[in-house]
Amino acid sequence: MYSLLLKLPLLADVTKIASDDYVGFTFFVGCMAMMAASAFFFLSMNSFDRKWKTSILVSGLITFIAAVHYWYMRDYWAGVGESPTFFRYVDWVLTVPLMCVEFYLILKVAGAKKSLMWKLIAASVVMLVTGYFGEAVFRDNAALWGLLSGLAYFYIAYEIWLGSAKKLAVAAGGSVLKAHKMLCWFVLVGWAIYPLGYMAGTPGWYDGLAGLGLNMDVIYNIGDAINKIGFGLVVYGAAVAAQDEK
Ligand SMILES: *C/C=C(C)/C=C/C=C(C)/C=C/C1=C(C)CCCC1(C)C
Repeated sequence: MYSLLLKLPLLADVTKIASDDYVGFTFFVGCMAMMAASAFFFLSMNSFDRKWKTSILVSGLITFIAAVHYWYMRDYWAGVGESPTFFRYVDWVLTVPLMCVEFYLILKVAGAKKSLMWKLIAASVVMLVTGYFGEAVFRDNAALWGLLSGLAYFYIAYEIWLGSAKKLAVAAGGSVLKAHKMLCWFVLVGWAIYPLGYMAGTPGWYDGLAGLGLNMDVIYNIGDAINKIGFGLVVYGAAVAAQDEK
């Protein structure tokens, strides 16, 4: 007990966040928001029947994985003062495939096959690995790797907006079709925030945005809050609507 008390001051070992440190601020608020969203999804999942319970669980896992990574990224930024690129991409490579799983789970009622899920997951991994190469490994070829990443992104957008996923959503109709449409908009508009962040982080492109307080990490953090929490809330809304349809 006594030794625990001695250790307590260590827990209070926090770094000050300067009032103009938008990166530090958005990491901090992002972390809290992800935690709160996770609590919300986990605590509400049991009020839904089995099919939707899994979807809400996945929504909670997405924000929970992000909360843990934001905890580390906030710390890394405060201590090292650099972009936590590695943690960022580990977070994405875990959470973006889970968002692809979410599309599959929603469309399962209409007979979605696992192959659709794996196609989307594979494309998302290509998108993120090539993005990581451009951002962290082959900086001189950021444009080329960004382009490859963008192609994988367009493939995902195509598949859900016009491809087989779209047909399944139409076949399902009702709250499923509505939710699918909303999630499609998230991918088309919400995910488009990330290439902007990438360009803001590549010297000589849009790094002038940083002068407006919109540097790469701030843009990514805004994108994550919208896409992870918003995406989960759409799924939650669909579950509520489906329950009411019965
Ligand atoms: C929760 C995290 C999400 C939804 C992350 C999504 C990330 C992207 C859609 C990233 C896309 C990129 C491009 C399309 C080109 C430039 C490189 C990336 C990886 C930033």
